[in-house]
Amino acid sequence: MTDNADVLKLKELLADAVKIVVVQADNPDTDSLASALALEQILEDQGKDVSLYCGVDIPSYLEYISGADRVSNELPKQFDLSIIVDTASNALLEQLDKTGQKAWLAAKPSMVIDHHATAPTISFARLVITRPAVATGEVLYELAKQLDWPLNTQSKELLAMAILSDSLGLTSEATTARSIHIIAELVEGGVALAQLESARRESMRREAELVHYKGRLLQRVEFLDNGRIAAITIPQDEIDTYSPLYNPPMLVLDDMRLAKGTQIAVAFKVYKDGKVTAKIRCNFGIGIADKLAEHFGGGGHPYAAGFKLQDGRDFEALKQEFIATASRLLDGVRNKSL
Ligand SMILES: [Mn+2]
Repeated sequence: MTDNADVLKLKELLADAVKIVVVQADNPDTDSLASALALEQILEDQGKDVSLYCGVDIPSYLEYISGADRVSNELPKQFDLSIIVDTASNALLEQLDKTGQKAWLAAKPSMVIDHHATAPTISFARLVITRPAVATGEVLYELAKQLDWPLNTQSKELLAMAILSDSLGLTSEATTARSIHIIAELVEGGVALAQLESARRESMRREAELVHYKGRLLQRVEFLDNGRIAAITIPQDEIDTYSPLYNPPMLVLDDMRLAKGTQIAVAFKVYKDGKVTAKIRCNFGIGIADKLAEHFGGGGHPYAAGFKLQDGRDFEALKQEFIATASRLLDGVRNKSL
């Protein structure tokens, strides 16, 4: 339970605010989006005027969540309070720095609601509520109980989605008996889990021809560097045919990483005009994707990164350099863990 000083401070901040912006970090996921939307419901029921901000576009796999289209890339011109959900890390609000809006956010009262274990680095927040919970949705549910905030059906559904997503269906290490109790309470409150799951699955449906195309892509996967690297190359004609339906690398990258012994998956898109893009994904414990991408002038995160080259260099030579660089970085990981 959050201690009372926190709850008093929260009440005080809310009492002084009419226009509230709910902020998600630059890596939105189901927990951050559903928590932001639940908070929107809860606060609007209390007569607040709520807007939603995220520095990057909401990824397409989250678009089926009703209300996702209300999230804007721009902070509202006026607001009295910001509530940052699902992160306490300043580094994950980089877009606000890039657009010069961070100072604007920091100039107004701000609070954080999060569940991550890392030490908070958002120094301008007047209140940081971060609890060891499996999801921000769980923290919000507990706060709602403590503060006697009524939850409507939609917010109950959103909180269930948030908790189920971050807990990987109540199976992750951070899932507690309390997380499971909360889901039970939400079901008692009218949430139909089967319905939530079928909506999620429905959103994953794709054109039938993509099922065949995925099969062809998987057959073309190359296992390199003694199987540590799985690579796929997508030529211009396939980009033309299939990109309007789905981004081809995303059809196979996760499957590629599942091969025993594979540690890195990479998908190259090779364009007619000489441009090459690469999407890199690393398996758990092998967080080198960002370093690998940086070698080619790109960037990203330890487990997901990418780069784009337009200098017209020979693709085969580029691929060899990629494999050599990845191999060296992988050896580094192995040596470090010895
Ligand atoms: Mn989360």
